[in-house]
Amino acid sequence: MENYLEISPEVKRALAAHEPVVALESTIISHGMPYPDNVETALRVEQAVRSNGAVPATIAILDGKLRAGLNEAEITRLGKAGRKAAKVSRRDIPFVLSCKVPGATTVAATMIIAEMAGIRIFATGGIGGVHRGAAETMDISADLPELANTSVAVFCAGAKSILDIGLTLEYLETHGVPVIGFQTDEFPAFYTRRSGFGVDYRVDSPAELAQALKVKWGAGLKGGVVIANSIPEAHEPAFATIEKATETAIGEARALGIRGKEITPFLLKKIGELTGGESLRANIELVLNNARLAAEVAVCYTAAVL
Ligand code: PSU
Ligand code: MN
Repeated sequence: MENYLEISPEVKRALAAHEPVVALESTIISHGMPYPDNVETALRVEQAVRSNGAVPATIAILDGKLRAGLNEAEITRLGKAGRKAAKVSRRDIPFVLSCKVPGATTVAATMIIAEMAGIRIFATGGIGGVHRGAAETMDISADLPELANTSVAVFCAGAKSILDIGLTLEYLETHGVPVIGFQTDEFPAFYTRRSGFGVDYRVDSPAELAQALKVKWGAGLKGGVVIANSIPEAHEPAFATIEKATETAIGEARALGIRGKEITPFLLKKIGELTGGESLRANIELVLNNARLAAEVAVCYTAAVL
C-alpha cells in the first residue's frame, strides 16, 4: 500500500524533522457539511492546527493516490464534489484507488492512511459507532474495528446521539480501546456535552495525555485511542432541540429505507435542516475545538517521544 501513498512536501518535511503533525479527515468535508461551509471550515480547521503549533495533513484519495496533506485547491475540489465524492472506509480503499472519482476518507480510512504516513494524532468531529437498532440491522461503523487495530489517537466530540452510545462504548471496551475524557468525566454526545455515560479515564492537560499515548504505544499496545473533547458550552445547542431533530431524522431514514453508508450523511443533513442550521454551527465549532486540542497534544507528544 505504501506504493500508493503520497505525502505532501510540507508534511513530509515536518515528519522527517519530528515536528508535530495532525491528520484531518475528508468525509466531514464532502458528506458532513454543505458547500461552501465545508471548504471554509476545512481551511479554518487547518489554520487552527497551525495556530497551535502543528502542521495539518488533510487526508483523502485523489487520482489513484492515498494523500496525506492537501492544498487549498484540492480541499475545494472535495468540497465542491460533495456527495459525488466516494465516501471511503476500509473496504472501499482499493476500488476508489483504481478509479477516477475523488475519495473522501472516513475516520477508519483516515486512520489507516495516517498510520501509514507516520502520523499518530488525528482530529475530527465525531466517530462512527453502533447505530440505534443495531441488534436488528447489524449497523456498526467500520470506525470501531479500525480503532481496535490501528495506532492513531482520534480527537472527537464523542459520538452522535444518532448512535447507541452505550453499545458503542461497550464495543470499544471489548476491543481494548481507551476512551479518555479531556477535562470531562462524561462522554459527550457530539452536539451536546452530556450523554449520561462516563469515560474510562479523565485527563486535564495535553502533556498528561501525550504521556499516556507515549506509554501505550511505547509498551507495544497497538490500537487506537478515543479522546473525547466536549463542545464548548458557549456553542452547545439545547439538548431537546437536537434530540427531537434526531428522532425525526431517524424516523424518516427508516421510512425511506435508507441504509448502509448513506445513513450518517442523511441524518446529518436532516438534523441540519430540522434545526435551522443550528447543528451545522455547532458542528463547525466542535471540529475547531478538537483541532486546537489535537495540535496542542501533538506538540507535547513529539516532545515526549524525542
Ligand atoms: N460524524 C459526523 N460527521 C461525519 C461523520 C460522522 O458528525 O462526517 C462521518 C465520519 O467520516 C465517520 C463516518 O467516520 O461518518 C462514519 O460513517 P459510517 O457510520 O457509515 O461508518
Ligand atoms: Mn454503517
